[in-house]
Amino acid sequence: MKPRITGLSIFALLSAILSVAKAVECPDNWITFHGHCYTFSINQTNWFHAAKTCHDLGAQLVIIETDVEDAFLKTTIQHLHAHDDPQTVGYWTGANDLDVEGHWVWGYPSDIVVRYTDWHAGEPNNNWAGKPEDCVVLWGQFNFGYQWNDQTCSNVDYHYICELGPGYELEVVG
Ligand SMILES: [Ca+2]
Ligand SMILES: [Ca+2]
Repeated sequence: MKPRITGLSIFALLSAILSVAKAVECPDNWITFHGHCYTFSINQTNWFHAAKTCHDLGAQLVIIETDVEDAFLKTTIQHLHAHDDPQTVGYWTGANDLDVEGHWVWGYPSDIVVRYTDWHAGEPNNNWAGKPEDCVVLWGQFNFGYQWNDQTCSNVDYHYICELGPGYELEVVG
């Protein structure tokens, strides 16, 4: 029997092609989640150097906008460090209040205000042995469970997560 091409089957075919065309293809070694691309650093460094490294990759330190994205990041960190002591693990995010104390933004300089938050109890406390804490880390220390802590930006080294910016979403397969 000769197959018949109906209007409906053409519509289904076009829909399938279009859904493929919308898929984001992340570069090698980047992880795709909900249309965004992430990479988790092997090395550890201070917040400023982490931000510059992400920038040099054409990306930015991660911007966390929803609880779903936050949960994905936590789960990925737990997976990557399944055999490590969480006390030793932290990942920088892009959140900081470097410009205006208590006014949290994503990136520096930036006017992207932090809306979704996942501060651990008692944070942000802006107190690193009496000095300010202006950069946000997903923290494993003190049973933080990778909830957010404000931490000194320059004096400690952590891993970091880079996220490819919105512009990258235009570079689709199709
Ligand atoms: Ca602060
Ligand atoms: Ca703190």
